[in-house]
Amino acid sequence: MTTVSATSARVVTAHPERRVTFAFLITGFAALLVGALLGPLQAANYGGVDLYQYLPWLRSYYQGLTLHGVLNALVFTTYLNAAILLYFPAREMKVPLNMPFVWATYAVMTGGLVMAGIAILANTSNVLYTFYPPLSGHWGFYLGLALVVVASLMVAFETFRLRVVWRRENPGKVTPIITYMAIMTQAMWVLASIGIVVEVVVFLLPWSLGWIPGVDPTLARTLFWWTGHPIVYYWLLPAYISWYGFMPKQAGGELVSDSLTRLAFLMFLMFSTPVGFHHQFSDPGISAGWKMVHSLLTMFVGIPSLITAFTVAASLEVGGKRAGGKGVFGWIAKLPWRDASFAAQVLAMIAFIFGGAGGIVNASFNLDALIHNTTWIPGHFHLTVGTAVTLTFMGMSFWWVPHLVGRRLFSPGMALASAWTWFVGMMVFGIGMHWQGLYAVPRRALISAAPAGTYADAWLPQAFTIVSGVILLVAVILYFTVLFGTVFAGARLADAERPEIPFGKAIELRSEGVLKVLDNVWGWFTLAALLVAVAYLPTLIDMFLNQVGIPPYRLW
Ligand code: HAS
Ligand code: CU1
Repeated sequence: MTTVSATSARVVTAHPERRVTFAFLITGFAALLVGALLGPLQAANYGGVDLYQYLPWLRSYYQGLTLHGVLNALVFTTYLNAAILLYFPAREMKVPLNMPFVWATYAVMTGGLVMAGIAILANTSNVLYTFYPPLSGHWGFYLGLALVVVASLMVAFETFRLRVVWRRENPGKVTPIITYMAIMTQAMWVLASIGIVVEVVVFLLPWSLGWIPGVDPTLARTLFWWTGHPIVYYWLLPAYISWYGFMPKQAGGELVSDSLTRLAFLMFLMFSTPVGFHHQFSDPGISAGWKMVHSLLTMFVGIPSLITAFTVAASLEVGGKRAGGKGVFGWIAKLPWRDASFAAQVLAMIAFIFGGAGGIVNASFNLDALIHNTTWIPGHFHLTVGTAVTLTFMGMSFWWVPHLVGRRLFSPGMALASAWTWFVGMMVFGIGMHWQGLYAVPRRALISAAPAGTYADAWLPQAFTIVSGVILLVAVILYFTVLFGTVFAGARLADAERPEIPFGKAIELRSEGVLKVLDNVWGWFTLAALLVAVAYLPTLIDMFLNQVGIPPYRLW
């Protein structure tokens, strides 16, 4: 090992884990930068203006939308998850990462990203991030995405391995809390990913290569949503790790309940996956009874987020009260709002209150009929993945990047401004898009191509949407100036000056017995798998037995 010196370059060498973590983080944020720059064009579309025609290197709205969705929702999140779910458990348990394996994982993920990226940029795969057949992309698109999923499972394997090593050295002890959250997230993801692996490997890849003549769209969509719903918790739970694990300390408080935290993650393992039909309420081929079952189970999976709202708010309140805040709301003003990392993440939480409320509307079988396939849905997911998750990762980066690269945060004031503009931009976008949805403006539609006056009565929400695109463009410029400014131009920090990982501690009296029951990860995993089998297999078996093979379609 290199001796630790005051120069950041040598310190990074001394901690190879920081370097690989930074590689995942910065590649993810680079994907976000490209994807997010396309966002304002999408917002302009919902204001009735087609800006895509002025971009020579993108040939259509659908090509741009595919790139936007794949880079932001699928790629950015997967890279950040790798960084979070490897680095923090390794540091918490003080177990070193298997460096050659982790770098190999990075190579597989990045190979997949490059492959899918080329397929999209070459205008061969304008199938959007849900890639529903019979729309067909190039095989390179499916193979690229498959490699990203394989790499995410390699990350899961490494997280599990870390815990195995730790348990060998600490027999009989309860898993430390950050690691517990990471392990539950990964166990959930292993179960969740089965659907998309089968869809891509058994159907879409051979179909795009011409090895099988057709695929059944209903079956493929059902396999897609097996993964497509729980993937939203695969995005959310790493943000929750920061909300539960780091934010109480950042607020000057403490986590109020260790066991409630674990219970919430356990509930995500149990209920994240058997709910995918709530994306298919309007699809044929699934009985109303099973749709109701998934609708009900969706309400169950809302519960751990409600637990989160109270546990995290109470933990922040401890901090606000310690800082002298009085009364029911007085503590809020005493929170460290000037700290960009803290402010970004609390704003992310506030946005999630609205995103989550919209989710409950979507999950209600009969209400969904009103807003399904309208702009309401992108309104919903820009408050959830686009703000609750993304703004949390941005907020984390304000201490984490200085920690990793040994450089001072470039312009904390600009960092704070980027958090607020992102929040305000997304809230305005959320209002505009939810509201347009109530006028039945369709999602994924080139609005500017509709006959003049088609959506005339939605002019006010359209105006909100178009304005939000401008605000968000400012936010993107501010944020990436801070990020790249920190990496390339931030003042160098001595090792002792690097921000520490804000690991907190819980104030509740721990009941080892309860924690040990919660710690039986693979027992709970088996129960969760059984529940998924019950919720999915009757429908899937029926679909397998009654397949209709549809040949590939290309509409561009
Ligand atoms: Fe969703 C569609 C239902 C959560 C993402 N969702 C989508 C799509 C995406 C997405 C990407 O049932 C579109 C897919 C596509 O392209 O077609 N969603 C839900 C429900 C929840 C939910 C019930 N969604 C998410 C999360 C996402 C996400 C999280 C990404 C990360 N969603 C649906 C349904 C559809 C859907 C239907 C299909 C609709 C259709 O017709 O196509 C729940 O998990 C939400 C629970 C959340 C809460 C909020 C808790 C609040 C918290 C913050 C507390 C604040 C604090 C701050 C502590 C109950 C935890 C205090 C601070 C102070 C200063 C005081
Ligand atoms: Cu969902």
